[in-house]
Amino acid sequence: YVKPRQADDRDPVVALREDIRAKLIYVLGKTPESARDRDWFAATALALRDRIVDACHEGQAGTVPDKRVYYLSLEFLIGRLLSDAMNNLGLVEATKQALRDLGVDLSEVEGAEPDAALGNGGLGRLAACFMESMASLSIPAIGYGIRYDHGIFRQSLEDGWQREAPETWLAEGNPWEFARQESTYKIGFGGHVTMTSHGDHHIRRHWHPAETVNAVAYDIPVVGWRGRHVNMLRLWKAESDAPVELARFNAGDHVGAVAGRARAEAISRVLYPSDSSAEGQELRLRQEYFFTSASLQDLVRRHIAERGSLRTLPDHAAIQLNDTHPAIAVPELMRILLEEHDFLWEDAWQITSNTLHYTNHTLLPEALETWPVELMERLLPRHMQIIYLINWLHLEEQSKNARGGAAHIAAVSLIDESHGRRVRMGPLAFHGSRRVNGVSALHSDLLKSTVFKDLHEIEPEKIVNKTNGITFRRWLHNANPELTALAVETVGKGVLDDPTELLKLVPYADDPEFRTRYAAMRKVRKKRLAQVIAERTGIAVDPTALFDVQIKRIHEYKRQLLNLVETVALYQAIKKAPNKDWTPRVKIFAGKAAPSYVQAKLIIKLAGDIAKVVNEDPDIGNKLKVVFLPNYSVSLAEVIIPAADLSEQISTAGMEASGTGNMKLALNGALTIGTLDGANIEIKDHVGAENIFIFGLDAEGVLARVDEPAYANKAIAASPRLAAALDAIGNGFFSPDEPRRFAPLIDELRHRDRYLTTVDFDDYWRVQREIDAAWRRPAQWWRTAILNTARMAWFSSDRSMREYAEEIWQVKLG
Ligand code: DL6
Repeated sequence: YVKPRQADDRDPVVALREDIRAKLIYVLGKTPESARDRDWFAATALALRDRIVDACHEGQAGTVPDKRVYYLSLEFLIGRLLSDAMNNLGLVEATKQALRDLGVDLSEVEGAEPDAALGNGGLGRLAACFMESMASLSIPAIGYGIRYDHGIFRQSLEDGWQREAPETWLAEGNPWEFARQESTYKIGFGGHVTMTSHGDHHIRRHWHPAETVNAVAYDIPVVGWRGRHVNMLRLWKAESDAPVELARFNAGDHVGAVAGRARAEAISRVLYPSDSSAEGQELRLRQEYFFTSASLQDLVRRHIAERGSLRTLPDHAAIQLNDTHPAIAVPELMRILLEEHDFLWEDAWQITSNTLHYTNHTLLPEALETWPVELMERLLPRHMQIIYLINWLHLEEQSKNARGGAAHIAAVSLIDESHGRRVRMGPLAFHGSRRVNGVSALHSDLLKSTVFKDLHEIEPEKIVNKTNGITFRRWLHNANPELTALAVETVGKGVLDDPTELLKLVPYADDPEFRTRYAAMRKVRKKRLAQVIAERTGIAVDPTALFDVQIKRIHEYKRQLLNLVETVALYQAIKKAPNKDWTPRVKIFAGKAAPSYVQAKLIIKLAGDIAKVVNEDPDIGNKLKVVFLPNYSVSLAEVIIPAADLSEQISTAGMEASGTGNMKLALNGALTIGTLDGANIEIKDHVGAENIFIFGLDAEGVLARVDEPAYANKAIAASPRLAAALDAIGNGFFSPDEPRRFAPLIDELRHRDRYLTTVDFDDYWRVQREIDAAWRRPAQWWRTAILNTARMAWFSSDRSMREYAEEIWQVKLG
C-alpha cells in the first residue's frame, strides 16, 4: 500500500483515521457529530489525495520523461473516483476500518460521491479507462478536457417520458482537484488578420482576436495500480477576463453589466448531450477550440521550458486527438508555430503532422463533423486561412498524380463543396496526423473502405487498428469484488496484476464446485440489483430469472427497438400458451436519449408502456418482466453489470465502432447475444464461437441487403410473428390512451427500416429461444459464463495502451 508520507510510520488505519478526522474538522469545518455522508466523503477523498500526491512526488519528482502522451478529449466520463483511489493505493480495507472506527460506513460514504459524468457514453468512458491504464503502466501522460459545470443531464421518467434536468456534480466542490490559477491561457475568438512584409517575399500574418476568454487549469491526479505512478487530468474552466461593467451596474443594468462575462463562461457550462451526432452549433465549436488551444499552449510552454526548441516536439510529445472534437489542433498548432515561434511553413507542417494522431470512433454520417466555412471565418479567421493553405498544398500534390481527376480532388478535399461550403474535420485530422486509428478490427477495415477510402489510398500506412479496452481495476476489482475474490482464491493474487492469469480459470469451468460458487456470486449481485430495481421503479423481479440486459445510449442503430419488438412477440407467445414451461426472464434496459432525438425518446416511452402491460398481466407473472432503470450512469453500470446473465449487443452490423459495454459484461460472465459488429467479433474470437450467441446479417450482408428494394416489407410479410408484434405496437395495444403514439416508430420500420430491424428479427428470435433452452441447463450455462470471464483478458485497456504506446506514440512504459 502507499504510505502517507515518507517519514510517517503510523499504522495505515490509524494514519487514515487521524487524517480523515483532521480534514473533516480543519478543512471542512465540521464536527464528526454534524458531518453528513457527503462531508465524510470529502474528508476521505482529501486524505487519500494526500497519499496520491505523496506517491507522485516519491516516484516522479524532478524527473522529465523522455516522451509524454497528451490525450485531448472533449469528454472524460470518469464517474466516482473514491473506489479507484482506494483500490489503486491498496487502501480499501484500511479506509473501511478507519471509517468504521469513526462510526461511519464506507458504502454510505462511497454513495455520497457524485458521478463526474463529463461524457456521453463510450467515447468518454474510453478516455477515462485509458487515463487509468496509462497511469497503471507508468506511461507519462496528461489528459486534457473541459471542466463542465454540468455533465450529462440527469434523466427522470415522467409517465414514461424522458425528462432532463441539470446535473450539479460541482455543487459542493470537488475534493479531488487542484485549482491552478497560475496556469491560465488566453483563448481568442473572432477579429481579423493582418499581414506584414519581412523582406525576401516573407509575409507574416497575425491574428487579432476580437474577444478573449481565459482558460484556467484544474488538475485531478490519476493514480495507477499499486500507486506506482500518477498522471494528471487537466480540465479547463472558462473565465471571463472582462471586468464587471461598473458604470452599467450602478445605473441599474445588473444583467447587462455581466453579459460579456456570462458569454465567456458559457463555454465550460454544459456538456453537449448528443452522442453519435454532430450538433453543429457555434457554442460547440467555441468549446472545441477553447480546450484545444489551451491544451496546446500548455504543452508548448512545458516543452519549451524542458527542451528549449519546438523543433524536437515530435520526439518528446505524442498528441492523441480523441475523435475530431479537437481536430482544430491541426491549424492551431500550425498557427502557434508560424505566428508565435516564427517557423517556416514546411517546418511547422513537419512538426505538426509528426506530433498529432487521431482516433476515429464512428462511421455514422450524421456524426462526422463538418463546420460551415462562413462560421469558421467569423470565429477563427486565421485558422480558416491556414486550413485553406493546407488544403491547397494537399490538392496541388494530388492533382499531380494519376488519380488527380475532379472526382478524386473533390473526394480528398478538406472542404466539402456539396452542401454549402464546409470544413470536413475528419479529413483535416487525417491529413494532419501521423497515424489514424479505428477502435476495432472491423471498424478499422471499414474506415479504409468507406469514409477514408480515398485518403487511405494516398497514404496506405496511416490507418492502424487499436481495439478498445476497459480497465479491469474498475470493471472487475471494484465493481465485482465477489468475483475478484473468487478469482484470487482460485488462481492466486497475480491475477490482480496480470489479467491473463484469468486464463487459469479455464479448467475450473468443468469443476462443479467452482461452478456452484460462481453461480452463488452472481446470485448475490442479482439480489442487490433486484433491490435497486425495486427502490427505483417499484417493480419486483425474481433474482432466479434470467437477467437480460441492454444498457447503453438509446439510439436507433443500437436497436433497443429490436429487443422491444422481440419482448412483445414473446409476450404474445406466452399469452397464447401460458401453461408452457417458459424460461423466466427480466428484460432490463437503461440509457439516455439525446434531448433532441425524438425517435430515441419514443423508444424509452415504448419500453415503459410495454413494461406496464406486461408486468401487470396476471397470465405472465414472473415469466417475463420488463424494467427501464432511469438515469443510467457509470455507478449504475457498476451495479448492473455484475448482475447480468445476458448481454445485448445487437447493433446493425457495421454501425457500432467497437462497443465497450460488451467487454465489461462478458468479463463479468454475462453471455453475449450479438451481431458480428464492432468488438463483438473479437470477443467471439477470444471466448470461442460456442460461447457466444451470434445472429443476423454481417456488415457485408447489410450492405447487400440495403440495395434490395422493399426489404422491410418482404421481411414483415415473411414473418407472421414479427407482423403481429408490430401490429400490436402500431395499433395502440400498449398505448390505449393514444393508439397512434408509436406509429412513427412502426412506420419507419415498415417503410424504410434504415437499421434492418425487420430483416434481423427472425434470427434474433431464434437465438433468443436457444438462450431460453441454454438457461435450463445450468451446468452448461455456468461453464460458458466462466469461460467468458477467463478469456477476456485481451480486452484490458492496459493491452490497448501498450499497443498505442509501442505502435503509435513510440513512448516507453515506465
Ligand atoms: O470508441 C469508443 C466508443 C465505441 O465503443 C462505440 O462503439 C462508439 O459508438 C463510440 N463513438 C462515439 C461517437 N462519437 N463521436 N463522435 O461516441 O465510441
